[in-house]
Amino acid sequence: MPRALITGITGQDGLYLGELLSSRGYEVFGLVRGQSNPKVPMVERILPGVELLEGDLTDLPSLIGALEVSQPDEVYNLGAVSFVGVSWKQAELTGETTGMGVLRILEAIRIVYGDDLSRVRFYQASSSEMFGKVRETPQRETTPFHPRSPYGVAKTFGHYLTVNYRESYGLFACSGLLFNHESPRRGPEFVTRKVSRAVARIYLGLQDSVTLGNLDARRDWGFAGDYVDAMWRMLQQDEPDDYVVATGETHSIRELLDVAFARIGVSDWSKHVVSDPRFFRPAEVDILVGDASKAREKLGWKPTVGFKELVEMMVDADIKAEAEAAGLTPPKL
Ligand code: NAP
Ligand code: G4F
Repeated sequence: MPRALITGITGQDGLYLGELLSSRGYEVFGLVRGQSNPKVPMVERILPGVELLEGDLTDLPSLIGALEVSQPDEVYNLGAVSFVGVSWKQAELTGETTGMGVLRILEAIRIVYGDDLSRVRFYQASSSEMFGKVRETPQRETTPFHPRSPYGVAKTFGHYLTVNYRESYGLFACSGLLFNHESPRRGPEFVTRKVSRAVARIYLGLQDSVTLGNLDARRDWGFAGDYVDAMWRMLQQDEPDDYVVATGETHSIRELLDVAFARIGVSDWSKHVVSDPRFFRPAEVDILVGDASKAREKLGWKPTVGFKELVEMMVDADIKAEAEAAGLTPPKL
């Protein structure tokens, strides 16, 4: 039975990846931080067979301990301060977790596996945020980086470290340059989920409007369930490499609002949406759209969920969840 250790198991991708690996016969271990992490019961409900280990990406000994106990064949480093907006407000923590955390887990692997590094494969959750002020469109593996946030800078550090440990020590280390991926499990701070929740609550009569920032930014949004499959495929190849994972389509926040509000029968959403400079960022990534040709050709990967289907899935899930929480029976869509 192959063994996998996932950092960030309590997050959106960690849960989908845990499900995928369990369904493929893996023994799954997950790193959980904090003295009494409130997400543990949720993880144990979704992933009944998972073994949770205490640890933190800012604490090297805990990473060594988790690797010693789990002895994984594959390590997926998904843990991070992942919200770009907060990375300006907590830049040091972001650097320590999202950037230096990669160094710590790679060093922990070297310490635990010693001369036998060929026993383990490593996946690093890199990001399209590294492209930042994009130098070409669409972005591909060879596009130069120009990160625009402390998060993007930290991810760029982690990306190059992953490449460096592959080149320096022969570690089977892959970096996935993943574009935005969403789902009903997306954190409520991210724009897609913020919109899907607000639309659900407006539909149910629980609120009137939502306050957002820049409505003109464009993102390449896919479904998280598809993207964790790409992570796994990277670690099953004969050679380690880096891959862009994206849909190849880009949409603005306005288009996101069009689809989300259309789901509840609202074609003019202007009276429900306020744009407030409070939610604008000190430096914005204006447009992201990825070229995933390499992943398609070498990994046989392609997205299965389109933009409209994704947004509708999220709105529907939030209508159900919000109605249940409020003790309402939702009217039929
Ligand atoms: P997420 O839902 O925000 O999950 C982040 C995870 O990191 C959580 O499990 C969190 O634990 C954990 N974490 C935070 N600080 C930690 C620390 N000090 N030590 C150990 N774990 C820590 O993020 P996601 O959307 O699943 O993304 C997974 C990874 O992919 C992240 O590295 C993200 O930056 C990267 N990424 C995401 C996207 C995307 O669109 N989703 C695109 C490109 C790259 P708690 O639950 O305890 O806070
Ligand atoms: O949903 P977002 O916060 O995601 P962002 O910044 O693109 O980052 C996500 O994707 C990255 C991959 O490209 C990941 F690496 C990262 O971990 C994270 O998962 O914001 C998307 C866009 C931005 O342009 C933002 O300015 O939406 C714009 N936006 C407009 N109003 C808003 C809001 N974003 C948020 N979160 N909240 C708003 O009210």
